[in-house]
Amino acid sequence: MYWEKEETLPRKELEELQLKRLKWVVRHVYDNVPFYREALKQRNVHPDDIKKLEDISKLPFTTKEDLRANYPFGLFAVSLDKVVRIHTSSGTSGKPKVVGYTASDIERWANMVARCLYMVGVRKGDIFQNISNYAFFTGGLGFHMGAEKLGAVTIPAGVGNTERQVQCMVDFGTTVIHSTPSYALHLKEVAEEMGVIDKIKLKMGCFGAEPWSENTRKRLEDAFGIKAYDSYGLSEMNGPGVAFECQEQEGLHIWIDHYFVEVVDPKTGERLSDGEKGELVLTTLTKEAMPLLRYRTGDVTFLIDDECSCGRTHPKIHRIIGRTDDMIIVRGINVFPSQIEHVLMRIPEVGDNFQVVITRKGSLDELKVRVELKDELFTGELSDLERIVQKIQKELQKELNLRAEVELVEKGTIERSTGKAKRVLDLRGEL
Ligand code: DLL
Repeated sequence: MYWEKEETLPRKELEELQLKRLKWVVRHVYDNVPFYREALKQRNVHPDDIKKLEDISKLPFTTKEDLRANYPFGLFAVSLDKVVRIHTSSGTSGKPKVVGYTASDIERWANMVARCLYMVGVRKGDIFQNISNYAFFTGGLGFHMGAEKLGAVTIPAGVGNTERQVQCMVDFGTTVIHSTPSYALHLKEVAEEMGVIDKIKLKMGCFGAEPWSENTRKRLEDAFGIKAYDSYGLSEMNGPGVAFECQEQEGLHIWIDHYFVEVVDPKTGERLSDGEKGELVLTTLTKEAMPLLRYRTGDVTFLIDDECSCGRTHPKIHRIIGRTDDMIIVRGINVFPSQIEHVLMRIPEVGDNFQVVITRKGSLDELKVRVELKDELFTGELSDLERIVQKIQKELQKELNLRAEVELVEKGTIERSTGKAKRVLDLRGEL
């Protein structure tokens, strides 16, 4: 039923385990990472002050800037002869974030990913095509190790050459794929063009590394005849495997035996209650090489802590709503790209690709949404096009409280990406 016994531990036992591990990690960083020793001293906190789980609020936050300031190895808590792997993740600016792993970090990470895959029903004998970048990105090797550990037939497909990916799915009888949701939509498009979508035997897909909406899920599930599961993680917390949907598809179980989870008000840092939307803050409880205290992920979500019928006792997070830094403010109104995706993907005439362009005319922000139309719905009649534009505009206005210009473009116009899609083009600074 379960991959590891920790998945169903009674909550009280989980919390005891968390406290033991929290004490360990605070001691570990205090003894071995000058940055943390200094930060703890500044707040007058000593490892012995951690006596109960609530004491976590005494600890300082860690930010992406702290990672960059300590580039490359300044936050490592072990010497390099104990580090067996390095991954990096590049943000929008500056130096990449570097993360290190000991051999046992790698072992735990592989088990966490295996735990997630097992949860959605991947088993020995499944053919797992890992359509993910295998270089610095954690999605490639992370999923690879997890799938292999579980005993699935693992194909290190990497990214790109979409026709070959599709052919491989057909020829090998792939039953499970992992990719970003935006690339999966592209795979679907190419499989349709090749006329082989019916020859694909997929049972499920694991999609993540970027935000996606419930309506995109529906499109993927319908096109491939699969169940599509949301997979969340970040390099700073090992990579994928931090939180994952179970077969109920009602939120992502977040593994609290390895991560202490808080949701805070992004402005004040105050802890929020279950159900309240805020920034996800994670503390690693088991990482040896690069432990992080109260890491500000920048991801916006809320906690769902009800009993799940799958039997797992770990709480869930709602699918990521957006990032504290991808919120666009247009004419004073907060807009998350995920809201736009949510609206577009439920309109049948709209294709799978879109782009948001923000410009400034004089002192006014302009929001333009470029939308690809579905081929089969493109009649070429001007009045039809006008009707679709108005429909999209109306739906966007309802969701965003904002007027958006809508530009219809032909299928294939918007650039496809093999990894994380870049949906927003903010040109306000450049004009
Ligand atoms: O994206 C790790 C990963 C690989 C996750 C494969 C899932 C599958 P980074 O490149 O460090 O690591 O990017 C992490 O991506 O803070 C989120 O903003 C975003 N992200 C990841 N998963 C999801 C998701 C990997 N399911 C950053 N939904 C995170 C929304 C996601 N956003």
